[in-house]
Amino acid sequence: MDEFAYDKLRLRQWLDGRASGFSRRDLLKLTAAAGVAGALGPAAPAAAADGPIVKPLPPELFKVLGTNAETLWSSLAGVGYHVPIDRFFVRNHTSTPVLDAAAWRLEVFGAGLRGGPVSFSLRDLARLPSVSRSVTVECAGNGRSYFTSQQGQTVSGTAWGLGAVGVARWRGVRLSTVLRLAGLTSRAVDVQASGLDPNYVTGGVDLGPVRRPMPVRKALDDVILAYEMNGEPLPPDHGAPVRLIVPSWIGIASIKWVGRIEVSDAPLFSPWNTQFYRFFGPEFPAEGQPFDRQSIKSAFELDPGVTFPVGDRVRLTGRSWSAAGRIKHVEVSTDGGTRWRRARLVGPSVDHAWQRWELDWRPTAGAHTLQARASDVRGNTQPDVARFNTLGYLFDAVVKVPVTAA
Ligand SMILES: Nc1nc2c(c(=O)[nH]1)N[C@H]1C(S)=C(S)[C@@H](COP(=O)(O)O)O[C@H]1N2
Ligand SMILES: [Mo]
Repeated sequence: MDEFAYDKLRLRQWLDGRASGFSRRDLLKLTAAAGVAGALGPAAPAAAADGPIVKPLPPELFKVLGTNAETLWSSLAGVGYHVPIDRFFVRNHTSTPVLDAAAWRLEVFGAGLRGGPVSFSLRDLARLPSVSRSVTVECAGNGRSYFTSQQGQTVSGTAWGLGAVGVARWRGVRLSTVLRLAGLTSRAVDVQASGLDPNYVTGGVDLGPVRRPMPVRKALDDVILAYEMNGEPLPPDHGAPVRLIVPSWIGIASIKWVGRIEVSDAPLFSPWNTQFYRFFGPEFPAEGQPFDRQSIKSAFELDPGVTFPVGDRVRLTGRSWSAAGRIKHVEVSTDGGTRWRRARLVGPSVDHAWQRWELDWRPTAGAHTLQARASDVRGNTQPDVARFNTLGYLFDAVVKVPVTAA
């Protein structure tokens, strides 16, 4: 079953009231309590006194947005394939918990297992065969602010630019290895990890720990329980001691600070696949359209509004990525979209990660608009306009970047 069929089936089951974890009635109650706008709207950031993020957030590397911080694209110029930890974006629903790795336990439980709960320590996981992969983590809301600035549409949620994305080298144990050790049976249907960060409270309602189910097929396919990032122990802000890495899926699937994993024998639901991470809006059914996969995007390694010296040759650099497969080519326009040139692809082209590229340009004096448009090997190309949805997910359109030469 593909993800689209899975989403359709689950949506039907959810509408029929055959849901465990978070039912349609729960959602309706919540919506009534908070008011529709509140229930669908952005969360009021509940920043802890000492800040929701542990690592330093210098203004030359990050733009802070509530409990989150996005990477400034200028900070990726010349830094190589992987985003260093000091500038990797952070998306926290609440705040980074600092957990004791020696005391940490992962509890795997549920009716999809042969027996009772099975508990793993970090040392248990470290003894199992490991895998290392370069994988993109990208927030489903990355690029959200362009719905407003480029398409004139009102959306709710964190107003990200394009910096809620990063590629790192993740090392850990396959989720399939752990599930099999825990006694996975053929009755297993959905797998849901929960975070150990504080419960998410929005509109005065406690939605519980951050969690989101996935089909057992995806869980057994390519998901990693990661304990290393770029060769170092996973840092606190990125989920220490252990997080999920779910290739090609939206960032919310990659649950940080994993404490429990439920393996159910029935469809599972959470607010993160019913209330959030659905397409709502005039083009979509009233109950929203669920989705799991990330889209296709490009970014220049510079910040909008930058000024170049007139007459000098400028080497424009950037990166493009697609959840559907490797990037095939990238076209760049420096004149607002009249003329497009193919960028030179640089370095590796990795599935589930990104492609770097460059193009030389000699700007004339004045204002210019830069655009980059990627195509992947599966025939997807970035559109001119992204599909409007009220929560502002999956902005995949070509972004117009204003720059000046003086
Ligand atoms: N437990 C937990 N896991 C979480 C989140 C969270 O707030 N709590 N945020 C999710 C979201 S929305 C994204 S986009 C990614 C961001 O990962 P990063 O902060 O390591 O960049 O983590 C996901 N995992
Ligand atoms: Mo996200």
